[in-house]
Amino acid sequence: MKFIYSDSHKLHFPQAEYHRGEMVTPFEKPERINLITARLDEVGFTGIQCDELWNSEPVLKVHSADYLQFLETAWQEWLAAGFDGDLMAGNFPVRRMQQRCPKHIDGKAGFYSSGNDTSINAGTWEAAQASCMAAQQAQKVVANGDAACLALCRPPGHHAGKDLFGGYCFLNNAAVVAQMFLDQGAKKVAIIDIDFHHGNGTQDIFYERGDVLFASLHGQPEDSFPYYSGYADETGEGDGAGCNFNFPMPPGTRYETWAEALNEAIFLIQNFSAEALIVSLGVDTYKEDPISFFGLEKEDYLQCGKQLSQLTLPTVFVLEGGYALETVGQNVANVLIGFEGG
Ligand code: SP5
Ligand code: ZN
Repeated sequence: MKFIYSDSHKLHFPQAEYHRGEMVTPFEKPERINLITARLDEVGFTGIQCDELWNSEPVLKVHSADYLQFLETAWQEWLAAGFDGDLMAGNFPVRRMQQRCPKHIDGKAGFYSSGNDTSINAGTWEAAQASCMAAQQAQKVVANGDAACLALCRPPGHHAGKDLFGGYCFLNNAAVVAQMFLDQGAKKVAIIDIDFHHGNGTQDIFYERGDVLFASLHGQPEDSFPYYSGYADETGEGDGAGCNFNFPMPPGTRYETWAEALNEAIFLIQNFSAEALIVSLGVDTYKEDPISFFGLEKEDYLQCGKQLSQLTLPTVFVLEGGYALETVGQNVANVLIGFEGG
């Protein structure tokens, strides 16, 4: 299997993250990509440097134009306002407040954001675009006949909604890949999100659409980020009614239980007659992940890949989270090894 990477991810390097009452070095750090590429090289996967050009067409079908405009100019506006240091949102239009975008960048940041865990620096927009281009290139590799391809996206994407950044995400790479398959003629596609966190952004984007099945396995919202979505009774609306499936699971969940949810999701995708599969691949389900609470072991990722291969669909893997640096490369590689061997 080929994997697509881009060195431009390095342009996004948040300086600090507020975590459990203190400022810490962000969990979502550039090093993650180097560790994953090193491991994938080592076990014989073929790395391809991304040479895709920016194509906003599929992006504009999953994000609003005003949101993309915000991302593009946010850093300049931040500087023009006389601020320095990372841009971080601190105020949000919560219940009973006005849903109108203010003029000042400090207000705009909160208007377009779901939380304070995601900073913007000088190179963030370029990195987010490069991340999305890697996903677009991986989609083309699969559209041209490869059974599967991995996009090493950084920053990740599944928490990015139609017009919201957050959860370390800016552009929803998985959603863009899904949109591309549809634009190329597929009637229906499926996205399975196996990152530890609920794929709230992807759910938001496709909630009222019947052409994309979205299934997410994640830590239950009672106990884990993003806290305000991911319940099992969020099933879609309008044309999308019955196309959204959430599998929230409690702290300490191990592979046996998790794999049952995966099998259920696979069954649903088969019944949906999806023509392509997009996997939002986060490995923060690992037992040692510093911000998550599932108990998956390294070997479990082999089995996970094998289960996914049973769908026998053209498959684009899109990297999301995974913060246990010692094993992030091995866990990602194991999914691909299990997929190819299954
Ligand atoms: C792509 C992805 O995996 N994004 C995850 C974003 C998580 N943001 C965390 C915000 C809350 C931080 N405090 C966590 C306490 C854990 N016990
Ligand atoms: Zn995650």
